[in-house]
Amino acid sequence: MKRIALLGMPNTGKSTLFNRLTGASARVGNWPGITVDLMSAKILLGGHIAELVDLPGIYDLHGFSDDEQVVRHFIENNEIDLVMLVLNACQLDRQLSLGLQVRDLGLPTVLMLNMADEARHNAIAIDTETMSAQLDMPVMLVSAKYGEGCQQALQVTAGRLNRTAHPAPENLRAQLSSDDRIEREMEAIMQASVQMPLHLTDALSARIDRVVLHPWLGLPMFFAALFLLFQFIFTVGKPLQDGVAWILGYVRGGLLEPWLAGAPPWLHGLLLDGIYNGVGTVVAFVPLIVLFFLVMTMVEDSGYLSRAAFLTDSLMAKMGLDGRGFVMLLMGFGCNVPALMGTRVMRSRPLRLLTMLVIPFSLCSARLQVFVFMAAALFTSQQAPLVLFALYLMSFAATFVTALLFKSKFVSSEPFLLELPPYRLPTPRQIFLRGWQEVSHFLRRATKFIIAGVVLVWALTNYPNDVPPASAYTLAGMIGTALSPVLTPIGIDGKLAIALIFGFVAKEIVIGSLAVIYGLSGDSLVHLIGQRLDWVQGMSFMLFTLIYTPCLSTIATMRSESRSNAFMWLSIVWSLLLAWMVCFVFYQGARALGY
Ligand SMILES: Nc1nc2c(ncn2[C@@H]2O[C@H](COP(=O)(O)OP(=O)(O)OP(=O)(O)O)[C@@H](O)[C@H]2O)c(=O)[nH]1
Ligand SMILES: [Mg+2]
Repeated sequence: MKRIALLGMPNTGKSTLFNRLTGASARVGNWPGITVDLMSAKILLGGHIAELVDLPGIYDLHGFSDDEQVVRHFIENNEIDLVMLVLNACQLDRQLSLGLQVRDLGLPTVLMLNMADEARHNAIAIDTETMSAQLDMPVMLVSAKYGEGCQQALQVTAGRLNRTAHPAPENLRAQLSSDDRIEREMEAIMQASVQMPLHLTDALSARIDRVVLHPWLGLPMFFAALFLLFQFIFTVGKPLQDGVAWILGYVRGGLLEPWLAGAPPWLHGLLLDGIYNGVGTVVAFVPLIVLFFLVMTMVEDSGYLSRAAFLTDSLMAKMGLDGRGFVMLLMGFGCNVPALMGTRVMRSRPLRLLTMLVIPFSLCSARLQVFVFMAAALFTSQQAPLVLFALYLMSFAATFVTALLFKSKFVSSEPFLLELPPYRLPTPRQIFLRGWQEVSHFLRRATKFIIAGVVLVWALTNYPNDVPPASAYTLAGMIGTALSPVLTPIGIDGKLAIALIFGFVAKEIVIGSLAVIYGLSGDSLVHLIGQRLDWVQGMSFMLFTLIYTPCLSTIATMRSESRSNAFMWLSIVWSLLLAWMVCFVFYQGARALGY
């Protein structure tokens, strides 16, 4: 099988092209450094099956950051039959150097000048034939986002692929050493085949930036925008969620109950109170998750992330981090795992570690479910969105405290150059791809963790057999009692403790566990929790959930990305400690004030 590698600078649309050509759904975003790992898919090319590999973006074949090393390692250790080189047609003056470096590798290459639509818009004229002759490789002008030129590009690629013989890897390694002829040659090619206006003016982006990047209004506006987005998600998402919960309740009452009426009580309990309640409670959040990721896709693709990095860079620098760290925190709102991997773009190891240490405090979508649920149980519908927003602010606060405390241990001075990409609107196709990918991820986790977790919780709260379910005499009750010296001072009872223990595996299980522990789901569970807990206990539970270790996948990623067990343990122990301290201060403080 032939192998084709997609190579190019960050944010040039490699993953978009990859998705376009393979029908896959690699993650795309208007931020340099979205792809940090290899992703491959097979396509049919000229009658043969070929493997297309999407690589992280690199500025230079000789760079030092972790993702540049991933690419170099890949080139050195794999047989590549063809390089599909992707450059941004609007930035050839800067990007062509990578093209020349790649050509010098001696691998068969086709050059895709992507973003043809933006180039046209910016009145950039490119003579692809001349450039092709100068570079001695096919040059195609394409727009991966809108599909323009992609079919033709595939044909050219297929043609090129059929007459390749690849060079020996030793030659390749030799070629990877640098060469400064490139500079002069690049100028010659630009002269002959590219016409660019002297000043590239993206008038719209510039106009938006004048407002968005305002010296002192920029940051407040940024937080106001976040607030509005979340307000939007809940206003639209809550009724949808209630709708799904209603349907699930209806199915249970109208269909499953009669159907299982003759079953033995333990089977009835396990299936309905265990699996159905637990999983159903989680599934009710699917509409909210979809909506959340639709909004995330918009934000990520708009280019606003780079502005966020710009706005917060100096603030973050005071904490030993930089603007990129802030962007990773925002990405962590979706899921902490890709955010942790996104730190690969940082070259300095201390900076990278410090950023990785704070990312788990970023309030991910799994924790969001827990908070939406608890807030609905304990606060009015006017208060609930404010409580949620306060939790987001709290997540930043935990980050800041941690960074300030640890920055002297992780000192770095990596200069950070930020490129502001133009504002872009995602196409419906991109939104759909991303939305679908996130929902299937959510459902995969649901089947992997939630069913097993829920069954285990059900067993713990129902055994031994001869005691009342969920009482202090069950296994779960005993665990709760054992932990009470630590958890009572922060207002967390035995039942909540069980939910927290399972939450260590994945936060998606927390609400499902509560459903099983209380033997209720949907509205009745919300009501019961509203009666059993007061808002101070509920808030303490939410704070603990926010701050302690997010999930096993995060821990595993921490370990693999830092390649250090000590670092992983530091993160686990510190977050548990911080969670406990914050809850202790909050809970005792609130009680002392008479709440
Ligand atoms: N206007 C326009 N935008 C595009 C085109 N192709 C990609 N984009 C946008 O460019 C941005 C970057 O796309 P990605 O596919 O994530 O780029 P990448 O090269 O994989 O980036 P890294 O993984 O960070 O190296 C996204 O906002 C895309 O929607 C195009 O042909 N035209
Ligand atoms: Mg990519």
